[in-house]
This record gives sequence, C-alpha cells and structure tokens, in this order.
Amino acid sequence: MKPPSALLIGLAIVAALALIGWFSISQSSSKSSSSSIGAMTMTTTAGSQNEDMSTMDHGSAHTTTGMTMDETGSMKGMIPLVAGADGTKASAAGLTLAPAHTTLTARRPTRWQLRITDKTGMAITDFERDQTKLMHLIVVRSDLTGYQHLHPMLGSGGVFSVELRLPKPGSYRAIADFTTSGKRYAIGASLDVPGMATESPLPAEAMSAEADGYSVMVVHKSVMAGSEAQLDFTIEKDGKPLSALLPYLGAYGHLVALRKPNLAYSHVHPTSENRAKGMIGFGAEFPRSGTYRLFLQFRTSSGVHTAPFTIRIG
Ligand SMILES: [Cu+2]
Repeated sequence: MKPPSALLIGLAIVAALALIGWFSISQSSSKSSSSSIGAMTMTTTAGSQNEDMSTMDHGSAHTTTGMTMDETGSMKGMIPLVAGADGTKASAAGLTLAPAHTTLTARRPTRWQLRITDKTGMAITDFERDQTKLMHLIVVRSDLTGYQHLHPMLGSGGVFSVELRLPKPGSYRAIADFTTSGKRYAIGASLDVPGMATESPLPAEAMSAEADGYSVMVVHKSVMAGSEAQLDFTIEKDGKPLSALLPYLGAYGHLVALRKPNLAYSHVHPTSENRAKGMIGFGAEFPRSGTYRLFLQFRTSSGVHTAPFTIRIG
C-alpha cells in the first residue's frame, strides 16, 4: 500500500506544480498581449487625434485669416497687388516687364526670357517667394483660350527663362505675378504668333466645368465689383467628392481670374479647404464689373488639372 500512495502523492505534486507553472505562464503571456494591444490602441488613437487637430488648425487658420501654407508648412499671408498692377500694362509702380522678344512661332517650343526692370532700366535680381515660386507666369490667348500657368526660373542678372509653346497663331498675353521688396506686382507683355488667327467666342456663364474627367462646381453669392467675393469650388469624380486632393503651390488649389476683353488679372487667394469633401474656397477681388474667365487648378495623383468658368460680375 505504501509505495503506490507515495507515488500518487509525488505525481499529484508534479501535476500541481505543472498546472501552476502553465497557469502563470499563460496568465503573463495573455497579460502582455492584452497590454500591448492596449498600447497600440492608445498610440493609434493619439495619432489620429493629432491628425484631426492639425487638420482643424489648418482649416480654421485658412478660414479666419486667409493665409496659405508654404512648402515648409509655415503660414504666411498673401500680399495684395500694388495699385495699378492688374496685368494689363507693362509697367506698374515703377517696375517694367522687359521681354527678350515678343514674336513666337506657332507650336514651336521657345526659350522665352524676361527681366523686371526698375525706372533706371536696371534688372531686379531679388524676388520673394509667393505660393512657393519666385514668379508665376500666366499665358493666355486674347480670346481667353490656351491658358498656361508657368514658373520661369531666375538666372543670373535677373533674367527669368521658361520654355513657352503657343499652340496657334494670334495675340497672347503673358502676365508675370511676383513679389519684390515686400510688394506684389502683376505686369504683362503682349506676344504675337503670326498666321491666320480666328477668335473663339467665350463660353456662356456656367456653374460647372469639366477637367480631365473631374466635375467641378462653383458656388458663390452674387458677386459685386469692388468688394471681396467668396468663391467655393467642389470637385467630384464619378459623382463622389474628390477626397484625394494633393497640395499644389502650397495650397490645395490655384485660382486666376481674367476679365474680358482686356485680360485684367484679379487678386485671388485661397481662404479655406475641406479635403474630405473635395472643397476649396477662395477670396477674390473683382475691381470692375464685367465678364470674367476663372481658371481653377488642382492637383491629383494624375497631375495638375485646369477647370475654366465664365462668370458675370454685376
Ligand atoms: Cu504659379
């Protein structure tokens, strides 16, 4: 009787120890896995909160102050154009747009060069970045077709150069938008492409436009000349709001307004955005009543797209 009971007691002790050991291992392993899940959940939540907060910060800053963000993520205000600089003249406030040449051949890519000169004819060499660029060059035909938005490179001696290709004969306007010594200018030059030129009629006023398969809608209250107007654009793809807008020139959209028939260039700045809803808002000043052509540019993974609109300012 004695030997089997001793064996049983021994086995029971071993089994009990094994059970305690297994239990403590499984407990500690389940503890560590649950705590690591907890930590992951906390990290994820904190991360998305940060993103939400930063989005809100940008949104509110855009809406309340009309500021835009440069490539480094810092906020800076947009400078209004100096008086008389609406792109219709070659000179404004003492500065002149001096192009190397003004006659181009249709369809032939040309290295077009220009300088900005002061009253003594000296070229300006110091420019300040605005919307990430030293110069924005808008080129458009006199009938407001063939819109191009280019960024000439500044070389030595204050010479800007850009590859320019004008698609068909006619008269074109090149408007340089730049900032120097804290003042922002828009001055222009007329370019001529010899050949048989016909003008296209301006498309009728419309609240929607197509751009490379994207549908763009504009919403605005009755816009009055001489006061700031709010223009809100919504971009859709296949009937759904485009939620994949990419930054373009330090904002989520770029808007240029040109007046018919003198191609006066208006000051426009981004004011708000809602990327989830594919919405971009702008503040625009239309100094005179008339018909304007708006060119909204936005960027997606497939590139930069341009949506043109005709609007009437009362
Ligand atoms: Cu530009």
